[in-house]
Amino acid sequence: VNECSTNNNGGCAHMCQNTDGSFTCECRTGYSLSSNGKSCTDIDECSTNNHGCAHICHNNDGSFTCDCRTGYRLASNGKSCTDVNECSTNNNGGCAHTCQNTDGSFTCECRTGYSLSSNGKSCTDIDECSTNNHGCAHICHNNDGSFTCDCRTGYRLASNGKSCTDINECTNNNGGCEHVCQNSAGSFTCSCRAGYRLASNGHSCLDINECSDNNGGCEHLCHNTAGSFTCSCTAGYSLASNGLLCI
Ligand SMILES: [Ca+2]
Ligand SMILES: [Ca+2]
Ligand SMILES: [Ca+2]
Ligand SMILES: [Ca+2]
Repeated sequence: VNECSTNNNGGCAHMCQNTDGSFTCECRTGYSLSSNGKSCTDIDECSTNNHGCAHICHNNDGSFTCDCRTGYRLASNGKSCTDVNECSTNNNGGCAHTCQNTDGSFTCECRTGYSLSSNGKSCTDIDECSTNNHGCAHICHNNDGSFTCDCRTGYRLASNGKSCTDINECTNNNGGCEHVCQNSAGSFTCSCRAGYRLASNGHSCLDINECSDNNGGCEHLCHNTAGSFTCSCTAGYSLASNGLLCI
């Protein structure tokens, strides 16, 4: 009697194998025969050594699949897991500046002068000037990615890029002064030789007319000259040795 061809597949859940005088039930790959000799039960392949899956083993009815943690992809052998290089895909990993691949993840980095934003991807300019003027002696100008030092009027930036050195204005065309140029820290002043006074423009020198003040001290006649004056006497008198009186 072929029990398999009658009695509803011999009562076997999967396959019925007729034998001489009897029959046996068999199960498809991934199933084991139950103790009743007819039913088939899924084998949980994952229960033993993760079934060779490097990361995650998902059991399912009749089989199993390997899976990988975030940041990895399943290798072609279906079991190993390979790091995903997020930097080579996804537009530089979404990093504004530099993308650094790591095993299972990646990090964004920023160029000098920028700090990584809280979103971990954007880069924000560092305001170097906000801390101690960043060492600039006078003025610190922040800019995108860097900063520059600057000096107040009358100073030039030293070669170290931070200190400020007084400009000696007098070395260039005497500072525009007609007579004397006096350099000072951050500025300069013009002055005039004796007998002259500084004009309102601060540079030119104007002759002082000594004769207009008390006749220059002359007893008779006062003659103004450029930078000085002389006295003289009317007819019949001669100038005393002090140059003022007439005798
Ligand atoms: Ca299974
Ligand atoms: Ca990675
Ligand atoms: Ca900056
Ligand atoms: Ca100066």
